[in-house]
Amino acid sequence: MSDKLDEYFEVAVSLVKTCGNLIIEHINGCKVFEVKSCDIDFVTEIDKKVEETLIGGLSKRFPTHKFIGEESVASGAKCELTDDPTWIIDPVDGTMNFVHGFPHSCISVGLTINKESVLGIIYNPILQQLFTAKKGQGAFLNGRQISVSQVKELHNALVTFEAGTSRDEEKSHVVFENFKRIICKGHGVRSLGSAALNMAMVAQGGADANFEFGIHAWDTAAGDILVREAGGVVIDPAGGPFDILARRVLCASTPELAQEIANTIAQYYPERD
Ligand code: LIP
Repeated sequence: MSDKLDEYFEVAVSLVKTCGNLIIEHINGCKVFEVKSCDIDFVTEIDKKVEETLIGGLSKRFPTHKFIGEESVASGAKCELTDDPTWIIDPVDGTMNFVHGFPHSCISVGLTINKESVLGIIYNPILQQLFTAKKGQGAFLNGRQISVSQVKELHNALVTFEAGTSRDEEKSHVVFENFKRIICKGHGVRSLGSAALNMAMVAQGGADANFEFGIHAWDTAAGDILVREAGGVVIDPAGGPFDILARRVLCASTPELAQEIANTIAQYYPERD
């Protein structure tokens, strides 16, 4: 299994780096976009090209593998997770940032086998940050091993979360409420504008926790294994096990911090992937 995982990893990293060049070429903002689920949910030509290149390259090398890709699903493909090896791809996570030229966008690629994330690659080509993880082998940033912080209490925690790309009234209410609850108890809040990069920041120990409602499997597949291999925990924001299709995630440096945040925040339950 380990040899196979190494092979999957080498092929995926090489494709991801090639695709990173497309993002770099449009580093000054890709102003041409279409809207998807609502007026602040964007897709650009680069999102589509990166996803086509990744799926094309991976399926050529691994013809029996399955795929869940953000833009393929947006164009009508099924979001179906089976026990087969499945590549879960967000070609540009942080598309809003990419459109504006805010330098926090990445390619996020996770591989699940038996529905468990076993490999994760998160690449921000603009800042040259390559986060990688393989099951049982640790988490790395540009080849250097990384680990989560040891923070156990919200009182000492820096927490990332996002408003997301929906104008749903109930969700907005929950976001405002949680902003208030976290700033009243913790050290502070941050938003990078990309779920994958927020999770990578927890893996790196720069933030102590991250949570979000309304994200999708492609936003969290790579971050899930990255945070766990860095020594952190990934759970459902209400405290139960993480469910990659539930569009809800909470990750933290320690189980104590994760549970305290789960007990503190207001909950929102989006429609499943
Ligand atoms: C984005 C996520 C972000 C979330 C946005 C959106 P995209 O992904 O990374 O955390 O708040 O709603 O889902 O659309 O840029 O790939």
